[in-house]
Amino acid sequence: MSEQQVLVTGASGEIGQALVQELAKRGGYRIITSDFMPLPDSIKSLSAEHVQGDLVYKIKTFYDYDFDVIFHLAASLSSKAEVATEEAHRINVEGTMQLLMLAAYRSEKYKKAVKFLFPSSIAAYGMPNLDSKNKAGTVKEEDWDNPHTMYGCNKLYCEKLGMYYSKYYGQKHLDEKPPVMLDFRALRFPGLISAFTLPSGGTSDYGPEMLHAAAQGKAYPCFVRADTKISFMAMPDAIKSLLMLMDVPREKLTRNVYNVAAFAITAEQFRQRALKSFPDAKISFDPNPRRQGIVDSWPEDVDDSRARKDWGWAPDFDVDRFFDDYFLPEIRNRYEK
Ligand code: AKB
Repeated sequence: MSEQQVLVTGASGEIGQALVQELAKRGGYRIITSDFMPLPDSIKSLSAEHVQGDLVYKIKTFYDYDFDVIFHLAASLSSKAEVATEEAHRINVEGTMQLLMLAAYRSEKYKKAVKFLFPSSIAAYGMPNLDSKNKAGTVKEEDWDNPHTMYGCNKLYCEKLGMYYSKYYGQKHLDEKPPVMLDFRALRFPGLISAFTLPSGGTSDYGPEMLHAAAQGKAYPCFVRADTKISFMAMPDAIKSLLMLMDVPREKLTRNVYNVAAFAITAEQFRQRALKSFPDAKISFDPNPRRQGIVDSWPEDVDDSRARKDWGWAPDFDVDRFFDDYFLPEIRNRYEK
């Protein structure tokens, strides 16, 4: 079989690096990457070509490629997006819109649906207050879709744009057969944690930051309260879910957007786990009101039963396996070196 041509935007970010490595390991893909930044050494040799720069201005370049699959990972995350709101909108919405237009154009012209994989987020939810959050427990995709942040609004709107381009685009051809449309598939990710990279600009970052700091013997003032609870997932599971969703035949999908979950724990439970492995860790709580407000608006946990039913999703790492089989061995290895 010939190679599939894949575009990964935001390739230098955390999900991007892990995804490019996994695609390369699988084989059978020609991987084109793009990012505002140069590629890190971890994936430099795995990319056939890297387009560096602002996606919105670079979009014309991509009309020369015949992509089978697009992973559009480039984004300005929730905390950063609250500080630079209009810039976040431009990156998150305009960048997505431009790529959707490209995928729609190619799908129509070459009569072959381009697969468009989009990481949405628990930030697409918005709980009005802590009481509702505590009472709601796990939430389904259609519940509480009232985001409080620019990033959350951007993610929710881009889900809708993706659905528009995959279902309704081309209504201008009113008297003709509808065109072949792109195949839009999105995952609402919880906070992701990698043992190899650190996030930046997000609000779920306190989880990974606390663990990486503890492993390095650095003090960590956590920017949310000890009782703060949201869901998290190991990076390998995030990549597994993206690839599973890419592979599943369209007819098995009953929707465009799926929750995926692994484990939901509080910041204090993170601290306890960190202390168990690194007894000298100095972790304190020094909540930042704005960042606290953001996580308080995110659900405690999400219901991913539709992903489980439609395409057999199940994470490999529950909370114990996450710490014992993935994070701790990898992180010890990394910092002991
Ligand atoms: C963020 O904190 O902004 C992201 C997310 C939950 O989407 N990690």
